[in-house]
Amino acid sequence: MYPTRGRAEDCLALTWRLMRRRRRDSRRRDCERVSAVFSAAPGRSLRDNVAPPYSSDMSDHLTSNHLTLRRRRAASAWRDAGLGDDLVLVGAGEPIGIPGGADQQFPFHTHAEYYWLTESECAGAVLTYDPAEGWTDFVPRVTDGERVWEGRTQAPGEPLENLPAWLAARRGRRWVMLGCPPAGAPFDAERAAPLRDALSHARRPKDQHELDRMRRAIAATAAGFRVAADMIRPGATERAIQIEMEAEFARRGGEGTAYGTIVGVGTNAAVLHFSPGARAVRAGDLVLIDAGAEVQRYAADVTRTFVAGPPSAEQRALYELVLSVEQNGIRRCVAGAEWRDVHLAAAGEIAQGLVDFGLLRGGADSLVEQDAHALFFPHGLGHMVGLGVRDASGFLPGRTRSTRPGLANLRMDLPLEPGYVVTVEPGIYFIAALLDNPDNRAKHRDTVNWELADRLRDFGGIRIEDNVLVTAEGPEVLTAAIPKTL
Ligand SMILES: [Mn+2]
Repeated sequence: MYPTRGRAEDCLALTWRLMRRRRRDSRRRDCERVSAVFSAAPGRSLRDNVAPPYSSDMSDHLTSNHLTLRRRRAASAWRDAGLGDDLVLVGAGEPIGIPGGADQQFPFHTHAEYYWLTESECAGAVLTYDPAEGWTDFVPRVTDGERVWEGRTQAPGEPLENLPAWLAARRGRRWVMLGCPPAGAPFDAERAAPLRDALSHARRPKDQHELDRMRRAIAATAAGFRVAADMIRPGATERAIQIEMEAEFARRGGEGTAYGTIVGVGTNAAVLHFSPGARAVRAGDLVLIDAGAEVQRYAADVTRTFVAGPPSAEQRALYELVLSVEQNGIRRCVAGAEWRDVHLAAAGEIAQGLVDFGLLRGGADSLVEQDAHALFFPHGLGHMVGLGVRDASGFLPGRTRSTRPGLANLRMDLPLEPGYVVTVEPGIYFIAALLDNPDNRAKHRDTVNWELADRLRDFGGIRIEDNVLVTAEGPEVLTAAIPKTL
C-alpha cells in the first residue's frame, strides 16, 4: 500500500497535503466550536462544548538533562543497529475521534517512543534525528481555538510546517519513521524494525526519573489495594470494589488507571482480562483483583487474590502453590537471567505442584514439555512494566515467538539487566474454554485428572503479581507493601 522505501523527496508533497488538511480541519473545528458557543442555550455551561483536554507537560523539556541522556542512548543504539546517515522521524500521533461523537475524542497519549524522548503530550508533533546534526523538535502551532477552548499554550520547538524544508535540505537520504507515522506517510516497516528494536532495548533500563514516577504510581496502587481488601465480603459487587479502589488511586496521587481494572468474583476470576460487572461476592468466593494506578504515564501492575471468608483446603493449597512459585520467580530476577528460563522454572514448579495436588500425572519436566501445565497456567510469567503497562517488552533481535502453547504467550524473550522492571505473575485457573476443548481432553487424556478438573470447574483462578526491579544487588520488590498472605 505504501512505498517500500521512504525517501525525503517522496514525502514532501504528502507532508504538505497532510498539513493543509490538518489546518483546514482545525479551522473547521474552530468555526464549529465558535458557532456552538453562540447557539448554546442560555445557562448551558461552555464546558459542555469542550473536547476532552490532552495535557501538555512540556516544562523545559528541550533542555532537561535526563532527556538529553535518553536521546544520547537512543542515538547510540541506532548507530549500533546500522543507522548510517539515515534520518529518523518519531511521530507523536494524533487524537482519535469517537465515531459520531462530534468533538469528542478518546483520551490521548503520545506514542511511548515519542514520549520517552520528549516527555511531551503534544499531538501531531514529530521529533527528528539527523546523525550529523542531532535532534529537532517539530511541533504544530497552537490554534486560536485551542487557546480558547482548551487553554493550550504553544509547545516549544520548531513549527511543524518547517518539517518539509528540513527534509528537502536532506534530499536523497533515506529516512525511517518510528513512533506513530502520520496517516498516509510512507512507512518502511522492514527498515523500521531493527531501529525500533534498538530503541526498545535502550528504553528498558529505567532511569531515576522513571523509577520515581513508578514508585508514586505504586504508592497510590497500594492505598487502593488496602481499600479493596477491606471490601472483600459477601454482598460487595465487582463494580463497587473497582469504584472505591480507583477513587483511592486518585486520592493518593494516581492520575488514572494504567489499564482496565480487573475485579473477578468466583468463576470470573478465571477470565484473564475480566471487566468488573454487577456480580456480588458470596461467602467462600475467590476475588481476583489486577489493577494499577498511573502517574505521568508510568504504571503499576499488581494482582492480589482474596477469599471471602475462611479459605477451603483446595483454595489454600493452590494459593500457597501460586505464592511459592511467585516468590521463587522473584528470586530468579537477577541480572543475566534469561526470562524464558525464569518462566520455564515457574512452569515446572506449577506442574510439580499440580501433581502433588492430584490434578496432573507424570514428571514435571515431561508435563511442561507436553504443555500440560498451560491448561491451568496459560500465560507468561510476566512482562516489563514502566512507561505503560507492557513497556518495551519484546524479543532480542533474532529471536521469534514460539508457537508452543506453553511459550506462545511469553511477552518477552531476553536476558534481564539492572534497571529493568518486570512483573512476576504466576497464576492457576480453571478456564472452561480450555477444559472443555475436545482437543485438549484428547491430548492430555492421561496427564490430567479430569475427574478432579471437572469437579473444580467453578473454582475460578488465583494470580499473584508484583513489580520487581532488577539491580546489581538482586531483585527489589517495588510492590512489597501490598500484602499477599491469604
Ligand atoms: Mn501484568
